[in-house]
Parts: sequence; structure tokens; C-alpha cells
Amino acid sequence: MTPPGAPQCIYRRLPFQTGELTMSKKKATEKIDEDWEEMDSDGDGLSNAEEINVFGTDPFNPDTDGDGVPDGKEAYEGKDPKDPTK
Ligand SMILES: [Ca+2]
Ligand SMILES: [Ca+2]
Repeated sequence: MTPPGAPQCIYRRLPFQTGELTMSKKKATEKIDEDWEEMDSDGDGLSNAEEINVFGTDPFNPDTDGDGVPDGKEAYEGKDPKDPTK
């Protein structure tokens, strides 16, 4: 005989367990985001975070303004990687 109330105990634990799973999944996603920001996806010498947050350039295009000079080189030389005339 199953004592009355037993299945409810199992049900009450479910939301807690689901919440834990969601939290660890979110942490994993944040770690991936951090790793991605450290990466240099287009290989122009600037990290993805620098391109988005500092220079506003395209992290997947090594030459955002299309003047033939890589974003990283323009940033290093103090030029504007978004303006082909500079
Ligand atoms: Ca880059
Ligand atoms: Ca350029």
C-alpha cells in the first residue's frame, strides 16, 4: 500500500530540480559567451569583445571598412577601422 501523500512529495521536488537545471544551463551559456568574447573570430588582431564594445567593428569581418587594412592594424595605428578614408 502506498501511503497517501507520497506522490505529492515527489511532485513538490520537481520545480526545485527544474530550477537548478535552468540555472546551471544559464551559467554554461555565460561561460560560452565569455570564451567567445575572448576569441578573435575574424583573425584581425582584435578580440570579439573589443570589436563590439570598443571599436564597434564587425567581429566576423577582418576589414570592416573595406579599405584593405585589417581592423586590428588600423586600431593599433590609431586610425578609424570603420572609416576607409582614415
Ligand atoms: Ca577580430
Ligand atoms: Ca580596414
